[in-house]
Amino acid sequence: MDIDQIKKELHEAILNGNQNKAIDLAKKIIEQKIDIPSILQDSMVPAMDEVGELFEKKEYFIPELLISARAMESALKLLKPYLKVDEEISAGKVVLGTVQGDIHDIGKNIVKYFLEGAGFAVIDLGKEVTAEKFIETIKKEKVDILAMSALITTTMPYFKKVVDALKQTKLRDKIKIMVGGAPVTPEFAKRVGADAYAEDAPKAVQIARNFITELREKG
Ligand code: B1M
Repeated sequence: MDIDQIKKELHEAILNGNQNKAIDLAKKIIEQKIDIPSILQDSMVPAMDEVGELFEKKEYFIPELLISARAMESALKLLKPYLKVDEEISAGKVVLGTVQGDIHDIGKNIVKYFLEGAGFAVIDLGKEVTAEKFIETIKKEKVDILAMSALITTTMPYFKKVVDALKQTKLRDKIKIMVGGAPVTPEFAKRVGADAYAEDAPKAVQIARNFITELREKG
């Protein structure tokens, strides 16, 4: 199968949430030693962008988002070992987690797949992440963006705890903060000291891209 055909079929497999097909194609890509960044750029990322557009147009809903994200993740998992992330050219580094006390991670995982699909290096701390763990990771890694998720009204105030802890370290001005999750609002994001609220995964990618542009302009 030629490269253009593989790119086209992988695009369709992700768009349609066809996980098995996406896995088969990823195996072919590895066997044929096809350039993986070009596969990401020309096929996988545009497929997820299209999924995002269909979601915004209300032609796709959460189940479609999930199955497309799963197909994307399965292919990505296979391709990842062959894809060296060069910090100079990567889109940026994100530390991501669902906050302390909250075990909802489906939305957070979708955000991760979208960010990875868009070329971001994502450090996923999982769920029930404490402020200490976020701060420790930010200190250790060269993180550009802190992204936090919360799904319960009683856990979303924890965002502020993390932001306040970050302020104590003097690292606050060096990174951008975005928050998300079903009960979160733009007003709430502002109140806790975040830089942005992302209502869904495609929006999270858009915001992350804007953050990186701002950080690079700042030097
Ligand atoms: Co629970 N749960 N749950 N739950 N659960 C909710 C959130 C709830 C609203 C249900 C309800 O009562 N109607 C309710 C919270 C009420 C409140 O806020 N006060 C609730 C409750 C009460 C609970 C328990 C306490 C129940 C209990 O044990 N008594 C318990 C929580 C325990 C805990 O966390 N400590 C609990 C447990 C669970 C399950 C384990 C069964 C399961 C989670 C499985 C898992 O995540 N692995 C679960 C589920 C599935 C839900 C609902 C039904 C669906 C959540 C979901 O996955 N949505 C939920 C009801 C609902 O939301 N309608 C509910 C799909 C997902 C793709 O959307 O996460 O919003 P979402 O993510 C979106 C955007 O929000 C955004 O992008 C995503 C993709 O577009 N986004 C971000 C999310 N994070 C982002 C981060 C970003 C950017 C964007 O970066 C910064």
